[in-house]
Amino acid sequence: MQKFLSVAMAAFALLIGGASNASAGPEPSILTITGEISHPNRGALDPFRDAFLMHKEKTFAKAFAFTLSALAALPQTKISTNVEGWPGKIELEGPRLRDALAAAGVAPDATIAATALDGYNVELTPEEMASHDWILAVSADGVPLSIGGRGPVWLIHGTDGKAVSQEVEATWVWALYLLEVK
Ligand SMILES: Nc1nc2c(c(=O)[nH]1)N[C@H]1C(S)=C(S)[C@@H](COP(=O)(O)O)O[C@H]1N2
Ligand SMILES: [Mo]
Repeated sequence: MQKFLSVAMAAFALLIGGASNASAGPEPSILTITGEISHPNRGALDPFRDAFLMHKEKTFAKAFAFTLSALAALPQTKISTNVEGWPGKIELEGPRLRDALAAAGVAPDATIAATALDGYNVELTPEEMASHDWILAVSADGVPLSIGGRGPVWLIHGTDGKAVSQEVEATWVWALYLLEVK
């Protein structure tokens, strides 16, 4: 009886553990890299499953799709910055842009178009990419960036504690979901 109980309790614990783990398993991708990449991890745009990209006419034959876990598995960098109008200094954390691009097999001299969910688009030349420590921030002050907020990803760079102009701030892309390699 004792044995039966402990086996039953172990099974119950497994069940509970399994239930609380219900969200584990395949994760959605939050950032897609298309264009000139040599290490794709997915195939061509699927007009049905990739409805959003399809509507934006972002067709591709191959791409690299990052889940949040895949971005978190790259070395993480923290930058802190403060801009007039913000609530204060904010610490942003995520992988370096160049590490994510390297994972997808992007040439270091490529030009990258970064596009956000709202259509905001910034083109980064190799010079612009090399002149700052760009990160793909996925959290702000330890809180994950959300869709509906500035997530899923905020493309941003550190400013060495210096104040930045609106011109610089305009190159930072929040709600980023797509990087196109030119
Ligand atoms: N997705 C997205 N990113 C964006 C923008 C935007 O409209 N959408 N505006 C840019 C500009 S012009 C500025 S100044 C900064 C700050 O925008 P905010 O004032 O909306 O925070 O984000 C930049 N990144
Ligand atoms: Mo702006």
